Amino acid sequence: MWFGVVTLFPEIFTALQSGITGRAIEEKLIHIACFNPRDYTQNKYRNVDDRPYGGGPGMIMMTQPLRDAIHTAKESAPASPAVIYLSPQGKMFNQKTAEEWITKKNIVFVAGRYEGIDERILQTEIDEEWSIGNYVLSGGEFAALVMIDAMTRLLPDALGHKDSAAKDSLSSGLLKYPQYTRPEVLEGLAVPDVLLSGNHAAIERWRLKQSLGKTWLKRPDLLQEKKLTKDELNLLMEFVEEQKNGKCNSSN
Ligand code: 4G4
Repeated sequence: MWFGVVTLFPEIFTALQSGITGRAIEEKLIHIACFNPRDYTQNKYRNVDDRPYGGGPGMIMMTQPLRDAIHTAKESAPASPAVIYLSPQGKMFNQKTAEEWITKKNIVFVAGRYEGIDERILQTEIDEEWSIGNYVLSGGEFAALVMIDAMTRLLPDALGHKDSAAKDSLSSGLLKYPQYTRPEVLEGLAVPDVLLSGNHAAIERWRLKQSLGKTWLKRPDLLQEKKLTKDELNLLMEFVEEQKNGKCNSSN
């Protein structure tokens, strides 16, 4: 995938050079190109902000350097990109959005600073407005980072091991089952017996039951959206029963 980012702070995107996204860059699964409006200024002082018509506090991103940076980003894309503005007023980005967008191949993210951008740039340059949550950030950069990270780990070959994106929390619409590593007993708490049994079918069923149960306990809203099979409903009912019996049976 090719990501163009229009930003006054391209340094922020060096954060993607670590971990899974870093490896994805090295292996050319993703490419990130930043376009800084500051580099497109034509005024003596290289200003990138401007005063709002009508007055009031705060500044707006200056139109000319911003437009030129967006145009260059679009022209630099290998094929016509989707242009996305990060804003608290946008549609809510989620795991499903990430799954859909990895089919897009080319995306330009426009990260706003100050009080945002001129309405006419929204109308003429931006295809869609998206948000990562109901909170205000100093700029769109961290929202773009979040989206790029969420998409990258879904790309085939991005994770070292097959299957693990599919086993992630939320990709199934359920929360991840509880996970354990050494030691076998920690502060008197033992790893559930089934995980030491070597019975892979039993382990899979236990994990599915735990995923269903944890989702029911912590994120019941997710279960509303998901239609459960008869088998899954039975596992969830078993979990609920065990829960009532008072969290006592570690082999379940
Ligand atoms: C548009 C208007 C995204 C964009 C004003 C961007 C939160 C999100 C911005 C601003 C953002 C989000 C500078 C207030 C940039 N904040 N929730 N800030 N501000 O995805």
